[in-house]
This record gives sequence, C-alpha cells and structure tokens, in this order.
Amino acid sequence: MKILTVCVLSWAMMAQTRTAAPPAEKAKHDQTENSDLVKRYLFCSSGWTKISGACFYYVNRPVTWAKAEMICQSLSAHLASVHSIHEYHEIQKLTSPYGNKETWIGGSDAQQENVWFWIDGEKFLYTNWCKGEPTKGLQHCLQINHTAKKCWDNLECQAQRPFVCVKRGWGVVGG
Ligand SMILES: [Ca+2]
Repeated sequence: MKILTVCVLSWAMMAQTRTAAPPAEKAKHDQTENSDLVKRYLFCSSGWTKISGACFYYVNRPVTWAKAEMICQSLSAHLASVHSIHEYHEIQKLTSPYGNKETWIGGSDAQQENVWFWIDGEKFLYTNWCKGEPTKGLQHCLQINHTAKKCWDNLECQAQRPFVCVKRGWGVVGG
C-alpha cells in the first residue's frame, strides 16, 4: 500500500511538472528552431555551391592539408566537414569536372590517434572510410575519392591534394 501511495504521489508530481513545463519547453523549442534557421545560408557567393544550407568551394590546386586550411581561412571558410551520404555525393560532384581526384576535406586525427575532428568545429559523426581505413600510424589527414570506390582514406598531411572549403554561416544571407 505504501508503495502504491508513493507511486501515485510520484505520478501526481510528474503530472504537475508536465503541466508546468510547456511554456518553458516551447520557448526552448522555438529557440532551437530559430538557431537552426540562422545557421543556414540562403544564398552562396558566386563560385560557391549550396549543399544542405552551407556553401562549398572546390580548389583545384594540390597543396598540403595545412596549406589548404590556410587558403580556406583566407576565404572566411574552413576545410569541409561532411555529415551525410547526400552531402558526400554532392561534394563529390564538385570534384567530378576535374576527374574525381583524391581531395582533402577537413578531418584530422593529429591530436590523438584515431580520434577524428572536423577543423570547422562540427561533430565528427558520419564517415565513409574505405575498407581497412583509417590505417594506424603517421596518416592524420582525411582525403576523399580514394580507390575506385571513391571512399575515405587517411593520408600523411604533407601530401599535396586539391581541396574543398566550406562556409557554415550564422547569417541568414550568405556570401
Ligand atoms: Ca590510409
């Protein structure tokens, strides 16, 4: 009986909490929705391609991974992060006119072996590694379009590759 009373009391308290919650929760929900909205670009500058609300740019110039990031930063961008198979295919399309060459994007595990980060600060969740990759050792930078399968490979960061930059904006109108 005691247990039942406790249960009923807990339920009553939960119900009360739930009744009290909506305005605060709604405000939080609205805030999240709004921040998602302002995070996306509506338009990209000439030469940049809009994919999933961000602006991407392929630079057909083989340089080291660090040099590539420096060039992206000079364009107010970073080496690209990728978050879905759709985004990956769209980014690959940018490399197609140049022969789908192996290309740097912004993944690196230079800080700790096999702990991968995106240099644009996005969470590293989606991956498309080739079979057997990423290999252990001195390969700390991420290239795409590897092998006939055009999947991901880790490579020495000093290798020279063309690259893809991304602008993930906080303004509604991008540029
Ligand atoms: Ca590798």
